[in-house]
Amino acid sequence: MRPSQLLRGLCLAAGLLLAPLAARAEDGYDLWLRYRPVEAGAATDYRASAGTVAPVADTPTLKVARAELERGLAGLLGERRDGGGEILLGTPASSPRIAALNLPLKAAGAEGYRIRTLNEGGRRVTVIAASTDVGVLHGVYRYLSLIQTRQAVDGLDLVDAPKVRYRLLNHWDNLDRSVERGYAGQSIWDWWRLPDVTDPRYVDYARANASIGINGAVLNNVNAKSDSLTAPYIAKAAALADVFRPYGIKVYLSARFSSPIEIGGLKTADPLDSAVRAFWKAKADEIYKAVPDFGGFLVKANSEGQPGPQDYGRTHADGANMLADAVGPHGGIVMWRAFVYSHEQPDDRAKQGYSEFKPFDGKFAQNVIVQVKNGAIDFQPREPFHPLFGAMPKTNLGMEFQITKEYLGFSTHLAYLGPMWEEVLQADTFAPGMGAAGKGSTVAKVVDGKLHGYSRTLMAGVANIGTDRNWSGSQFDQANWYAFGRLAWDPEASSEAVARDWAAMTFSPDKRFTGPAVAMMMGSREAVVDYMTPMGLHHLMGRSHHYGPGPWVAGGERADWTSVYYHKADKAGIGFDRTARGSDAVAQYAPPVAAAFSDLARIDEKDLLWFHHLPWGYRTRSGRPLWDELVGRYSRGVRSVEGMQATWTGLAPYVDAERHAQVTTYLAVQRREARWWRDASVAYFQSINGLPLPKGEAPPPLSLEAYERMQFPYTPGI
Ligand code: GCW
Repeated sequence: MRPSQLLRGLCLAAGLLLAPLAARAEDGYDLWLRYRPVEAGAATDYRASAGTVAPVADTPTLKVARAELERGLAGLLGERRDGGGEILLGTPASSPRIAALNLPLKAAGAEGYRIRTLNEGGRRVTVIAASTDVGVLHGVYRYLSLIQTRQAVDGLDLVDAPKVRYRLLNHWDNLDRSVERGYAGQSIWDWWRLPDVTDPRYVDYARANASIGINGAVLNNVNAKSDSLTAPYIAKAAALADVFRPYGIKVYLSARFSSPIEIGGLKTADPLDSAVRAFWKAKADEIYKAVPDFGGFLVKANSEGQPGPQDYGRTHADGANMLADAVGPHGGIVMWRAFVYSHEQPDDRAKQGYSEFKPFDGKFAQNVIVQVKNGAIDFQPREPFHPLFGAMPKTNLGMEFQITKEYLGFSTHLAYLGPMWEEVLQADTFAPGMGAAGKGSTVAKVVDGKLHGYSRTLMAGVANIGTDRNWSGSQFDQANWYAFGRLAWDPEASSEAVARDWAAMTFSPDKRFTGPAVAMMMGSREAVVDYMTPMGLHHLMGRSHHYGPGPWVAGGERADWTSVYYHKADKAGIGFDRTARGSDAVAQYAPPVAAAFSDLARIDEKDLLWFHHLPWGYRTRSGRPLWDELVGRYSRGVRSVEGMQATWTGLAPYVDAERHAQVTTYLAVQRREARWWRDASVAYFQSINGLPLPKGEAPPPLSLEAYERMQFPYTPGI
């Protein structure tokens, strides 16, 4: 035995001895793809099934599929798995053995897979088959996740396919590596060193995304620079595309609408001008030369100061269709954002997206997808679903969620966003189509195309990824990246089931861990709603940096960037009247939805002050006056965080010390900031209504002025 072999043997032996006793220190870099050893008892069974991996055809994707499977199995079950089983992976086109099996693969679609256990002459063969190589890769990750979550892998016959075609991360990453609303370090795209240097981290990024079915990434911020579309930056994007390609991930770019002027030497960016159209055609051709499978453009136009077609008296449809013409011949798409509102417009900001887009239903090209945020304001801890969903049957509409927690405590608050997204996806638009009177026409069915038969479907998530070792800024923020991918693949998925998988893979499959951890995650977003913006309140954060409470924010350049615009609190009451008596935003919803939101007897109190302006003494369903109920909910939010702290302390035996300590520290920050939100909000609203605190409620420790005076220079993410 050579010394190096001896050393390896010793290390292995030591590792095997120690592994079950103490979890190794971990920093979170491995995400949910940790592949740590399965407990001795269970491992034997798995080894019998997951034996050798048959060779695959020589394609880039099948090679990474096989490598990932080998890597996963080696980590989970060890190098020696000689129980006799075999895993066979591939497509009918690339593997005669798989072709001979004649498996029904239609239901697996273009990116899904079928996994089936066969008995070949007493030998167990697990087949991971798909019509395409990337389907096989997705199947490999699914198979590994079964072992990671300790489910059975014998007797398998499962088929799965994504319900949404475009499942994209949107990076709000700038060319100087800062990240707008990023709380996890710098951009992982090292633009300066690209294209020559490709950080190995890009591969791990692609692995993580492929494992949850994400199939595209918009590399640069929607507040875009035209430079992204110049030759040097196209070459950089092409280098990333080359890294991602084997993983089934395409590259997209945000396009600045005025690029024809800035980098094309034209005097206008008018979408009906022939020179402008020629610029975009040539630009698309240039990009496709470098990136043959380029996905397309994402555009923020005529929104928050960005240029757009309205600058030339043209419409959103004119702008989107011009770009669609440019990328269409190459198979590309245009994602045109519906996040538009203007301060010259006196109408309720919540109404403006609908007002601007609804009239153009049917006017957008087939390769345009209008990308709509989940709610009508801006990624608040809770928003009713955006009224455009269900209202644009003839226009492809896609969903935009925000994974990065701009409004939910940055990366230091533990808030699992799965329930928030599920709440929106399961909301019923009552658009005609599904059941009687539109019942069952959920947002999920709009987004996955079932309701209106969209030709292209999209789910986009604003990424929370940065250079931090743990990628997302905190251990638990990884769950939001993971959950986004899972819900984009299947908008009907249960956020709780997704959390359970994530917790098992990321920390421990032990039920004594996953039970309490998942319960904590499931309640975490509601806790944030409680301590920040209970009962339908919204947009009450600090000005511009959006850190911490700022219900007093008033004045400045535009009313719809203040808090007082949204809460409308005065001596008599609080809330934004969006009923027919007020801004009538409710009228943008289907009649049954509008009726329920308008009716104080039927509206869910979680949305109360989003739609109604009510007296402080209004009797809530608990029997308490509104003011008492509000204060009660603020305090309940703080208590929930204390509950999370206690839960987490109890989970120490199942988590490595390093990650456990980090989460503990972050929860302490969250507890302190939850209390701050509660106190500052209570102090402010009390200064408006002059009411005493309900019995048993602690007064805020500082004066309102002290909260108002707090300054936060250098806040990340601006
Ligand atoms: O949520 C707001 C953010 C902006 C962002 C904008 C948008 C990219 O505060 O930072 O800009 O939304 O979605 O365009």
